[in-house]
Amino acid sequence: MIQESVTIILPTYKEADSLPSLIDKIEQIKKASIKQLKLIIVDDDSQDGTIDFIENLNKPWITLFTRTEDRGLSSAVIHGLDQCDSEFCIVMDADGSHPPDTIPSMVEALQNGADFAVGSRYVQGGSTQDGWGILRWVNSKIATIMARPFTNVKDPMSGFLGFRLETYHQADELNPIGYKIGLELIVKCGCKNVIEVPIHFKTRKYGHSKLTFKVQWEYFHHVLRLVRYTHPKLVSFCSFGIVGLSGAAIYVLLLSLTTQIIASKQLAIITAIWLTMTWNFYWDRRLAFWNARSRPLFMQYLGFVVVCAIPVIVNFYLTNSLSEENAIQYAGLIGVVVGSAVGIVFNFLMSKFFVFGN
Ligand SMILES: Nc1nc2c(ncn2[C@@H]2O[C@H](COP(=O)(O)OP(=O)(O)OP(=O)(O)O)[C@@H](O)[C@H]2O)c(=O)[nH]1
Ligand SMILES: [Mg+2]
Repeated sequence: MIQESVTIILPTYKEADSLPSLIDKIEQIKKASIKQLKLIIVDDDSQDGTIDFIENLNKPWITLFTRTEDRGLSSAVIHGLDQCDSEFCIVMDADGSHPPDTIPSMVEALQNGADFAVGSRYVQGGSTQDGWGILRWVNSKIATIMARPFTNVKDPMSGFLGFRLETYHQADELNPIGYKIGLELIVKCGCKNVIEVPIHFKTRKYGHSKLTFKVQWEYFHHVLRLVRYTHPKLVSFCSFGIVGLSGAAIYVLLLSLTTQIIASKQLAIITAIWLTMTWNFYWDRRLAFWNARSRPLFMQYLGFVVVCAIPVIVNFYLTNSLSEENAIQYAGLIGVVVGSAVGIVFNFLMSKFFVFGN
């Protein structure tokens, strides 16, 4: 018998049909192995009978929160965790995919020193019910590979999680926009010792999946945000480099246009340079210096133009002189590449500290 208190957080959206048998199974665990077991259900106003069902059960160890303002799986989990006062927290899906009888093993793993426990389909002894289409499988694999830079966990997409409440309280600025909160918690709570407990993942019997394309797109964004969190300098510099490369391509394209529209070659080059600089400013501000919002936009733009002076002069000089004998695009390519190479580190540092004040 586990002596410590455990709270299960159950995010639900239109899961009324799955709840009765799940709550039965959880109650058996409460009787057999975890006396101090509580259940927090966070429902996003499903309007499918969930409220009536829970109220009629009238079980003091079950609390239902019905949210009407927010929606979303991760924020529902965080809402539940914020109400939790037990030593251990378990998060699981309400659709019957996750076997509740694994919960005692997860808690024991935490008692034995693990920081975090994951109910896992992909470790020895774990499995997935047949009937997953190829698309679903590919999807899950891609999502898992994307999580690889952050954790070696074999099933980082699992929604079946266990951890101490104090571990949750160590979390640094959680961003509950993502769909799968597990990866976010492992990274932001600084969990090193993650144990995977094998589970058999069942296909849901009732209701339908909320794993839409939008949700997967959000996951992609979530992973990008996490890389920014774990490697901010590297991401900033790499993004700056990639924006620089895109700027070179844009510049060559623009030169073909401006030299056809504008009679003066010098003016055509200056126009192309100015438009390219604006392109780089826009994307650097979004991708390389995402936090830099302390100075007014116009001042940032002016600062960026000043900082670009050296590469711009080199670029202008080379494009102008080389185009005497070569095609303008070819001259432009050399100009922009040499100009950027001369200025990349200087520009990056000046942009970082003076322009965007990051
Ligand atoms: N409160 C709340 N719960 C949600 C929301 N979206 C999903 N859930 C719940 O989160 C859990 C996981 O969602 P699922 O739709 O089962 O996602 P999945 O497990 O990746 O997909 P399937 O295996 O196809 O079911 C379920 O218990 C859902 O009811 C939401 O917006 N708000
Ligand atoms: Mg599910």
